[in-house]
Amino acid sequence: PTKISKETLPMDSTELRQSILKHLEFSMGKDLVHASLYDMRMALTLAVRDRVIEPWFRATRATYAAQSKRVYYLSMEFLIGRLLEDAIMNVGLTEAAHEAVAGLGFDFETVLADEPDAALGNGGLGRLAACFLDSMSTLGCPAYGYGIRYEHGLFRQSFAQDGRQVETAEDWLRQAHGWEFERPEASFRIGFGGSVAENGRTAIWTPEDAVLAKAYDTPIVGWQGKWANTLRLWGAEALTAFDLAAFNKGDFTAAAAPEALARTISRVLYPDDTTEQGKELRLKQEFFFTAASIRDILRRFNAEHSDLSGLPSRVAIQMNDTHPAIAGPELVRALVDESGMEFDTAVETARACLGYTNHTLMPEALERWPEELMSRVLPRHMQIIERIDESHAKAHPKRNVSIVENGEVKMGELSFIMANKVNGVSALHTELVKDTVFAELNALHPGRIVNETNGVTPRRWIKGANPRLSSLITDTIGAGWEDRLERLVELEPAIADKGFRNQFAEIKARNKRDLADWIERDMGIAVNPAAMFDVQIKRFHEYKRQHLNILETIALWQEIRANPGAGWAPRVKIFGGKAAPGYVMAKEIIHLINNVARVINADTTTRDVLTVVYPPNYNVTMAERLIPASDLSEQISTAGKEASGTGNMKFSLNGALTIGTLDGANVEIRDLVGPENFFLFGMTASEVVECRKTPDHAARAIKASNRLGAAIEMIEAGAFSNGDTEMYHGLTQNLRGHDYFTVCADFDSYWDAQRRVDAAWGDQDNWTRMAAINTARTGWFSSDRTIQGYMADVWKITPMI
Ligand code: 26V
Repeated sequence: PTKISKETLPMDSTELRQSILKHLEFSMGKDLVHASLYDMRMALTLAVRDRVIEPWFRATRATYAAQSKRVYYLSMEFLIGRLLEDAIMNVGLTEAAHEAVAGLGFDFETVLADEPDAALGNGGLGRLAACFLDSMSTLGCPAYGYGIRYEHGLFRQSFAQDGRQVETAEDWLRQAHGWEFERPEASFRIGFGGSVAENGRTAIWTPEDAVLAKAYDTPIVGWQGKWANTLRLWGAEALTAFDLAAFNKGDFTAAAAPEALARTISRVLYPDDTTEQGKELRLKQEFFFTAASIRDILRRFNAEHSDLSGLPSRVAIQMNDTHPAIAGPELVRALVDESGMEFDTAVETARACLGYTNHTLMPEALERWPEELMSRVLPRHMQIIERIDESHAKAHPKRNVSIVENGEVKMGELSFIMANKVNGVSALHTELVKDTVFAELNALHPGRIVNETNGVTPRRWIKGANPRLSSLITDTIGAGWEDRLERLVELEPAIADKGFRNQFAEIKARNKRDLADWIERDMGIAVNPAAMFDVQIKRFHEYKRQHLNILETIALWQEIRANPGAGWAPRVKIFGGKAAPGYVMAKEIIHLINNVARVINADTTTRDVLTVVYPPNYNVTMAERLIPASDLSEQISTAGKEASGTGNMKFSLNGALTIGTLDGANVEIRDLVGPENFFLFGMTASEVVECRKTPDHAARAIKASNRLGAAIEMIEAGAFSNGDTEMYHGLTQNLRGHDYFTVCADFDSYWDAQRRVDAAWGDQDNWTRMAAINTARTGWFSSDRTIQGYMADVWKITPMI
């Protein structure tokens, strides 16, 4: 334990102050009197970064000396958010930094808030990768994260057009990125297209185009600075930066063209996590970062070892969904074409290195690439894929599973066949993976599919986001729970104590007042901090059913108006989240929520008991603000559709109760907190499947529910669209007709559960008791536990600390 004692604190803060001043002068070229907020933030960043270097080098040297196996976590997305506060916390400098910065005349919180979010991801998959980086460093698991250094992260969202989502480019790299180290020496040439000359067993691929992949490293320090790993992101550049001949002829645009073209590969994060876009650029992005990573991995291995057959004992490559699925064929290509390994041996060797995590069962999100495109962009890889397919078919002649089918390459099947372990991300999801998408492959390869239920880092999501709750935890069970989160169960005896419950309630109340102040400042909406804060924050998807929530809101509003004196539990409904720019239905739902908010918030007769707020541009930083101030967590997806969810875990840990379906990790949350501390509703996954067999399930549900019918009719009558009866036609018609996500069939059950929530809210002390039980019993959802699972079951790596 390296808890800073009060005596050593001033020393450290003086030292840090000196270091900040040094960086202000020599790195930023500024005098303190002229330093801007940006200068101060950068100087602090660099001073803290200096402290991370020592554990970083130490970890690298220790791994090298022990010739340890390393994990390579390949992910198209890393949704990190801000880094500074987290790093300060991990190296134990929170008090010192606060003091040093204040002493230099700046407000610490303002300096932290100046850092842009690193939004290199869309949602759950990218945020999970970020939590994993934190846990791998905390556990001393030698690891590299590999991804793309997007110039533009996830788009910024505003509601500038009458409540419709408007997207603008995000620009986090406009300012210097204080954490990264550019590594020009770690550059690889990545080719595309061209031709293949077969040469006996091997082949020579001559690409037509090529770009340079250049490494940028960010150190990721773990809890208490004991270990640090590297996040290596690849940026694309042209091989020849500039066409001087064109420039000299006066054609300045043409002169810059090669550079512009090459850079498009790492220019922007695909903002779509709903549908596989048949986009050549995306395939190139995937190959670009995967091939650069594989080459880097082999270079590191070859520098230490001479026999490639030993690769699997030193290298574990994890494919975060199918986006890096080309890792299999690329590794085989390198082993066969560049090192002369026998094809079958190469496939075996590659498989022994590779793991694949599946994050979704949604058919439209399972990647498939046209064979024509794959052959054109990656001709040698297409040959290898076909050979893998043939030898798999030969080995299992009775079965009918193939990678290439109907002119498409199925990346899920490719990943499965090339991985030694395939995992789902929650208990339910893993069973569905076994029974549905990969049923045949599971029968051929029993034991290959394993479950690794997701988790979240308690450093960012409790310690950093909820300092008040963290202090109470430490006061109650002592220090050291941050990396032993299962210790939260020690809180349980204290919950019987009224004094503890009052403190717990007071912390929630203060977090809520802070949030209410922010909502007032940011959006000009006054909300009652004593009301229940009912929060749904996540990407917008029909399966996540934000429209179920807003329909219930409309019905509730009507009921309150009809029955004003019924003693309603006051609620603030809070929404947050972005929709993929091309996802019309999701954007219609966003628009509807904003319009419902406008109308309901203007109703002075219900003002005291119902408010709807939807702050734009939800991101990691906003989540850190909202979750600690939440009373009720909305986890209301159609059962069988949410692979896991990780927001659900953050809410429970921070003492919010869940209203939710039996979907994803909700199932495991409910098992842990107990059914009496969880508001369950809705059909199970198999009941949903049954329900869909009745073609008019939605119409029947509407007929059976006056409230639901009235809510839909209000929308259709133009109550939220200034009388325009056509505006939400697409949405309401879908609900009345197909309603694939069974919003209507689950509505009454949801309504009833919400009324149980109201009743429970009436007994505030008991609510607090249930909330505290949620915190005490969900320590299992630490991503440290998840990573320990991967290390034991998938990677076969033992921790270094
Ligand atoms: C698909 C695509 C398709 C092409 C365009 C870009 C893109 C980006 C992402 C995806 C797949 C997204 C899948 C995903 O985020 N799944 C979520 O993973 C979380 C972590 O395991 C899990 O908690 C959520 O339930 C699951 O929806």
